[in-house]
Amino acid sequence: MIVARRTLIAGAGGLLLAGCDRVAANPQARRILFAGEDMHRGLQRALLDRGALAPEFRPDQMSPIFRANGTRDPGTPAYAAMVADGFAGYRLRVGGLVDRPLSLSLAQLASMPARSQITRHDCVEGWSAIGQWQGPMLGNVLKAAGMRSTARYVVFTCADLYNGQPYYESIDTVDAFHPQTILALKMNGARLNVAHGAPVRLRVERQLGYKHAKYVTGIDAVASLAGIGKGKGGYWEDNVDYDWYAGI
Ligand SMILES: Nc1nc2c(c(=O)[nH]1)N[C@H]1C(S)=C(S)[C@@H](COP(=O)(O)O)O[C@H]1N2
Ligand SMILES: [Mo]
Repeated sequence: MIVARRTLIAGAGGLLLAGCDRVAANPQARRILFAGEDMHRGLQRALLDRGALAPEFRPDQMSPIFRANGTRDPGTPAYAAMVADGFAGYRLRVGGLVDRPLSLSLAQLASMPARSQITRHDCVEGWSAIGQWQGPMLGNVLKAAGMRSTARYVVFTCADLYNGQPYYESIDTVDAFHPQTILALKMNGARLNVAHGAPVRLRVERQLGYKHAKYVTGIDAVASLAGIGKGKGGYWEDNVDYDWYAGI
């Protein structure tokens, strides 16, 4: 960055370059200059990289074993009943700051514009696995519901309980409309199994594993996370001090 700028200034004339060299030779000025560069780079990353795609992989790179983590079966009577009828009675509720609250069956979800992607899941506990995920893009579901411009976050409510309360997670609208953010109905070409979050789980590929809510039953657009759980936006964030922004 420094080199590029100096090359540019050198092109503009030797006088400017001399001035620049004088500043660069002063240790205190250098410190300030370099601090500025670091800050600028950080800011640029934060602003521009949010839309960048997570790496995608070839089918032959898929992990032979994809571990299941956290809840492996919600095990509640309500969930067991849904499993028993092959999720025919499942409905995804979409509400909050939307003009058209929705209640979507699996067939309706499957008919929406979908994406398929082979990505790497990274869990904070120190394991990763590459798998293929397929399902409607979350952004299209939110558009169908007419999400209002006042919404800043999207909250997911899940069928599994922790201390008697449904697991929950949230992402901001930038991640919600990221092209790789999908409501996965399929994993590795087959319908999602119970261990991996049947019948619907979030894939938010620019985030760590705990943001990928499994067993999603409800989606709410909200203006603030203040009223959700203890206010930090997710079960782990509220109870185990994980960061809300778990970007990778
Ligand atoms: N509903 C729900 N979603 C969840 C969890 C959970 O316990 N309940 N665990 C999270 C964690 S920590 C990880 S690493 C991934 C694991 O996804 P997998 O079981 O498909 O590997 O799910 C995430 N989503
Ligand atoms: Mo995790």
